[in-house]
Formats: sequence, C-alpha cells, structure tokens
Amino acid sequence: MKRIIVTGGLGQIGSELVPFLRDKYGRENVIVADIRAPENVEDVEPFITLDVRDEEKIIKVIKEYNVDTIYHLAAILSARGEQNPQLAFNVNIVGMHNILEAGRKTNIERIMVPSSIAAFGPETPKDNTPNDTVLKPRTMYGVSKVTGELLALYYWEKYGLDVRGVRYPGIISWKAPPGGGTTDYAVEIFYYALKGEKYTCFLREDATLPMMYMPDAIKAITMLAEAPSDNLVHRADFNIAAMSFSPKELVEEIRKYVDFEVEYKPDYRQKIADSWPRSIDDSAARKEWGWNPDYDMASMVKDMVKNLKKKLGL
Ligand code: NAD
Ligand code: AKB
Repeated sequence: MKRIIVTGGLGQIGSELVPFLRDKYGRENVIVADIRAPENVEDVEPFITLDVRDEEKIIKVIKEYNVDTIYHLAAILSARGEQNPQLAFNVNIVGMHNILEAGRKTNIERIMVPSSIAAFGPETPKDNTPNDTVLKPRTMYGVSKVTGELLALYYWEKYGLDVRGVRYPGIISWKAPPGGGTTDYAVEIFYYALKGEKYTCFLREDATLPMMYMPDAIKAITMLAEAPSDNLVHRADFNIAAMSFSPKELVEEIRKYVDFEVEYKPDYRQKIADSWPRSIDDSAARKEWGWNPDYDMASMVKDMVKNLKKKLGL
C-alpha cells in the first residue's frame, strides 16, 4: 500500500495531482503538505503544515504517517524567484536537499520532483532542445532546478535513493492559479478573454515557449513514477513536450471562441523567457518510459474555454 506525501500540495500542480493520486490510492493515503493553510481544511484533509526548509519536521512527518513516496512540489517559481533569489535558494535548493536527506535517512522508496525548462539557459539550442545539452540557466530558479537534477542523480548513484523527475514546460490549467512563473500569462489570459476584459501581456507577442496542459502534466509524472527502474537511463531530468506557441498564436486560438483586446507590455519576465527554449526534444522520455502527450494547443484551448466558462458561471 502506498503512503504518499505531496509537498507544496496546495499549488497549481498539487491541486490536481492530489485528487488524481487519491482516486488511485485512497484519500487517507495521500497527505497534503504546504507552508500555507488551505482555504477550507476539510476539503484537503489529511493536511499538515510543513516548511521544506525544516528537515527535522520532514523526517517526523514521514515517520508519523509511514510515508514511502514523496511528490516534492514545494518551490518558488521563476518570476517570484527573481524578485527574491535568497528565498528561492532556500526553498528550492536547501528544501530539495532536506527532502533527499530525509528520504535517505528514512529509506523512502521513491521521490518524484519536477524540474523545468528553466534548467536551460541562453547558450542552450533553442529549437528541439536535446535532453542532454548545455545547462547554464541565469535565474535562481533555473540554478535550483539544475542543482536538483544533479542532486537526484547523486543520491541515486551514491545511496540508491530512487529520485525521478520531468522537466515541465509552462503548465496551463483552470482549477488553481499559477504561482509566480514566466509562463503564467498563458493561464491569466483566458480569464480576461472570457470576461471580455482587455489583457496586458507581460511577454512579447512572438515569445514562443514550450507549454503543456495539466492532464498531460499529471500523466507524465505519474507514468514516470511507475516506470520500471531498469528502463531508465535518465533520472530527474527528462525533457517532455506537448506544444509550443507564442502569445500571438494563443490569442488567435482563443479568438476562435471569444473576441477580446490584447496589448503587449513586456517586463522583466521577457528576459527570462528569452533565455528558455522554444521547443523541446522529448525522445528520451518517449523511449525510456513511453511518454506521449494527449493535448495540442487547439484541444487545450477548447477544453480550457469549456471548463473556465463553467467555473466562472458564464
Ligand atoms: P506553485 O507555486 O503553484 O505551488 C508551490 C507550492 O509550494 C505553493 O502552494 C506554496 O505555498 C508551497 N511552498 C512554498 N514555499 C514552501 C515551503 N518553504 N515549504 C513548503 N511549501 C512551500 O507551483 P506549481 O506550479 O504547483 O509547481 C510545482 C512544481 O512543479 C515546482 O517544483 C515547479 O518548479 C515545477 N514546475 C511547475 C511548472 C508550472 O508551469 N506550473 C513548470 C515547470 C516546473
Ligand atoms: C515558470 O514560468 O517559472 C514555470 C516553469 C516553466 O518552470 N512555469
């Protein structure tokens, strides 16, 4: 029987990963942990308040709940990280190290931890970016993601601790808001479009980035969690791809459903976007654990519009 803890479980991805895991393993076997309190604790119980900067508490919780698997989602994302790099270092790098140490000391069976396309930098090839390539990010978030990937490999080879992860592109979803990233525009824009309000985009109209719809993001991390270890050459650094588009292309697709006005006022986040790839080669994930996405831009937009209309009562 699996006993799972999801750190950062109240965030954009946790809000959808937790119900998926609970359907599969039973509500009581999936514990949500986060530094902030949920709006309504009954909705998410079992819930614990946990700061991943506190290794002792992580170990205490693992023992108390008999945890064998950790989905480690707690993080400070790229844009927020550039506003407070010291916080990003502590949560993302010290927090990741704490999770690994706690996992090692308590013989945890598996740790799943997302990396990001933010692991890449300006010297990385921008199109069809290979899995194994130059990793010289210029954001603290990106530095923390490369560090996490390398620590995962180190703990696997040194201690046999099974740590796995994918490099997520920007994730688009309608249930919970994104938490302070460079790709957040691709979620925000839907709310403005559907309410008929003018949207001011913080990226240039031609800023093409790799993106993925939430159902594929959940599919990827849970598929990798179950892949036979012997098939894996990579560990916590799998490229995965689904779609790539620019703000202008997204606007054109949304306008097939609803008309709205957009202006472009690039801010500090444009520089971050400029350092990331436009498209991703995910052949290693396809070969090693059978990855393939279900959604492209057209099917994602159709589903977002349908679900958000319902959510907003439109
Ligand atoms: P999010 O910002 O929506 O959620 C992160 C959660 O972590 C929040 O609920 C926050 O309260 C919590 N948190 C922050 N500091 C904490 C601390 N010290 N201790 C415990 N919890 C803390 O992020 P997300 O989008 O759900 O991302 C989850 C993971 O996926 C992260 O590792 C992120 O880097 C990665 N990722 C996300 C995306 C994306 O587009 N959403 C893309 C690539 C990678
Ligand atoms: C961000 O923009 O910071 C995230 C990511 C791609 O890691 N969405």
